[in-house]
Amino acid sequence: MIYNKLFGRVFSYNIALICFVFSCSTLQAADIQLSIQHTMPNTIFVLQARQKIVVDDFKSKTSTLHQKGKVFLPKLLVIYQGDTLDLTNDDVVYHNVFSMSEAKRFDLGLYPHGDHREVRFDKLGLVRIFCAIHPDMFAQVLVVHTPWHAVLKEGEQVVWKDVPKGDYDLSMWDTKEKTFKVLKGLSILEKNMRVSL
Ligand SMILES: [Cu+2]
Repeated sequence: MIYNKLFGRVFSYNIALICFVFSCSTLQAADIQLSIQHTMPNTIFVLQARQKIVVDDFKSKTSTLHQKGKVFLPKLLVIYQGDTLDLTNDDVVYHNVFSMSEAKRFDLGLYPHGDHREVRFDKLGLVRIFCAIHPDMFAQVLVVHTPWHAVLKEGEQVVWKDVPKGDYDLSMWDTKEKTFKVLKGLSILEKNMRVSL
């Protein structure tokens, strides 16, 4: 009788453990929602894996950097290494977009309204972009080594989809120090995870 009770308890523990291990081992990827509740200006956030992960499925993307009203829109961008930027002139005046940054040097020359140029970013780092005609025009592009990134401010959110299981650091870009500051570690154990800052 005692043996049966003991056996039953051990058996049920084993079942629970097997279910736990099974559910963990079958979780391959998760969706992570990051929402910003603190008062903060546009800030770059990244989710960086602590271990090597395979992200071959992520094809390089093209983001657009507009020139409109003699300003760059948006003024702050984050892109994945290998992504392309489409620089579109939406103004009636000519622009001459260029960068002297170590991570990417280019000079697109003069181009008119409706025209655009493409620049691919293969090197990690901060790229400061200007216009040779209009000295007040300025934008910054941060090239990062992770497909899970976003520029967010208070009240905004992002959902990073299909993040492979593993251990990650959620970091923000410190514009003054020009470096990433780790905010918290994340171990992916559930299909849907929510993080509020
Ligand atoms: Cu210009």
